[in-house]
Amino acid sequence: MKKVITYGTFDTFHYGHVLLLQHARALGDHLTVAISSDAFNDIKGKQSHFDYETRRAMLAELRCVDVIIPEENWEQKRTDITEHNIDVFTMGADWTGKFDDLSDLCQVIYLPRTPTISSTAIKRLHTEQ
Ligand code: C2G
Repeated sequence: MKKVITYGTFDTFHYGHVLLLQHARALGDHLTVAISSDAFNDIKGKQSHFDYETRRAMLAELRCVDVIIPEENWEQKRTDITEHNIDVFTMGADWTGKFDDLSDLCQVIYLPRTPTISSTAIKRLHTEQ
């Protein structure tokens, strides 16, 4: 079984996230998603609209997501890849090059990012109403 992993906040869940997760899942037979915890979002400087449990519950409804784990820090990726026997690490193209150091452990693939939609844009719309 070819196992894939990806990481993200997935706040104000939108079709850009759905496409990323579908493409990630299509890279193998099993997809693990590491969702940023609320504490890690603080470290990332990302103010998410929805808390971890809400963001986790949304992704848990997706057929293309097999396992969800919390992302607590930047450093856990190597351990996650090893412990979960991951074959492919993937992220959207806005992260291109940032995780090439993982290529000694698994394949590293950057997927096209969906233009014109983002959590930031949605939150800006929400505050302007
Ligand atoms: N994404 C996308 N298209 C968009 C928006 C996001 O393909 N319109 C992708 C991003 O490239 C990322 C994933 O969806 O791969 C999740 O995006 P975010 O929730 O913004 O994740 P981010 O805050 O970048 O966290 O350790 C890695 C970090 O946790 C990534």
